[in-house]
Amino acid sequence: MQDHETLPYSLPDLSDEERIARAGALRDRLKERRSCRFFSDAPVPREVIEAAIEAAGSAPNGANHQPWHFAVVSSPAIKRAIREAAEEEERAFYSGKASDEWLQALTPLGTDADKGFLETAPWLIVVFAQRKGGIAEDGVTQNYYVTESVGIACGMLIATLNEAGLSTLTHTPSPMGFLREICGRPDHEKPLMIVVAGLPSADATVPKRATVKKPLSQISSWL
Ligand code: IYR
Repeated sequence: MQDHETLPYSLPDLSDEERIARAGALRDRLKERRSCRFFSDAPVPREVIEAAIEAAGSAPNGANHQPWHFAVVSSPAIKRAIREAAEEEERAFYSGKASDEWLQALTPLGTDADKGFLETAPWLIVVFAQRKGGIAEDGVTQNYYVTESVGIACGMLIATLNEAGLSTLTHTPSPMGFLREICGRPDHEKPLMIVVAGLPSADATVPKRATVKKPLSQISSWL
């Protein structure tokens, strides 16, 4: 265990009241988050996106290999290319590929094949999961718990963007291999999702159905 060096670790000594207050305060902020499909083209500073990606990059992950890459798109030409490719997949999805049951499940959310927000929003963060590569990103070393790791990182990314007062949408065109080509990423990276970030348009709405959340009593059991 020659390489197993350690560092001291401790946390601030908060009171129970303070812990409860802090958890509740962050819960309230996170519960304000909505997936919004209507973005303004108002610019948002790059530093906000950088901070959110650094937050995501601190996520717990398999063997600390940090198996993620965030391709950040603001170029209008690249946003357009992503929109065009995504809409092609979505048209196939909505007009035949998706089961009736799936389409029915989406009806209350009002989604369709039009993905205009991919061009309107100032930032598209295309998230890639590195199936291989290790810390050195050599493309060969095995990575572990890749989807779990990158999923947690996406949660932290979205939480930070929400905290900065930005609106986000997780978009998952299917299949989305085209993102690898457009973003110039290698074959061993798997596109996981696009996190669209910006400000909501003046007339933005969200589906009422999406505000209905399962209560604590339903989503937890205490043994
Ligand atoms: N990818 C499609 C369909 C879609 C699927 C689910 I599950 C959603 O929660 C929302 C949309 C689209 O983006 O329209």
